[in-house]
Amino acid sequence: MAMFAASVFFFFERATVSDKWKLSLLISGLITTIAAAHYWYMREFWVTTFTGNNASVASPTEFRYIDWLLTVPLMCVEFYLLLRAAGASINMLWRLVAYSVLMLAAGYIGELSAERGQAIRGFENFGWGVISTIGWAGIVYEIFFGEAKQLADGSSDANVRHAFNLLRGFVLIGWAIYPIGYMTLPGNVLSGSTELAANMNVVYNIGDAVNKIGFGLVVWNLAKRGK
Ligand SMILES: *C/C=C(C)/C=C/C=C(C)/C=C/C1=C(C)CCCC1(C)C
Repeated sequence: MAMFAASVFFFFERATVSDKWKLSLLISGLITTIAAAHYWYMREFWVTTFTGNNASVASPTEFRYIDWLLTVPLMCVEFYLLLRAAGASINMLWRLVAYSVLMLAAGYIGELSAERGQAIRGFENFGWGVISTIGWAGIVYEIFFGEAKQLADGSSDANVRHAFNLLRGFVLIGWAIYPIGYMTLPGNVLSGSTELAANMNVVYNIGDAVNKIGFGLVVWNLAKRGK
């Protein structure tokens, strides 16, 4: 419901900002809309499979990964739009998208291997997690050291620099919640912590709310201040 409400907010607020930021706010709204739809699917699944004692695990991984595969690249688009005036190249956007796809595809295969309790293409859950982390590290590199960072540093707009700093904070700290959750899967390094594993969906839900709505609000704030 928060995702849905955030979408309504971003779509309506879009009318009040300057033309330059309208597309960014539209993307913010699309991110939360896509998430709202997937949360409805997940809720439906949870309701129909609820048996009392497996309530906390009854949510299919597929919906999360389909959602992430759509929303994470859209977050890359937000970085691109933010830095476009500072000269961001389309190649930078493609690099970020490619890293995202690597991160999510490897993560999904790793989840499958945990589910099946066997290696896939020679890698166990942990190995796929390492490959996935390379994708995440690529994004982090790009925004903390690479072209994106350089463009932000060179931007004459203090509001853009401020928003960029906040957004990359989400990528580094907010996104760390996902690999931590992944590490509680069977066969991985935190798999002993059943408490965390049992509540992983709740942790992911909170992570998504912060990372999608919070991210969108940073863009909204910039759009409201920006000329
Ligand atoms: C709105 C959804 C977002 C921002 C999802 C982000 C997901 C990640 C950053 C996932 C990262 C993973 C790793 C870095 C390693 C283990 C596998 C993943 C896919 C959980």
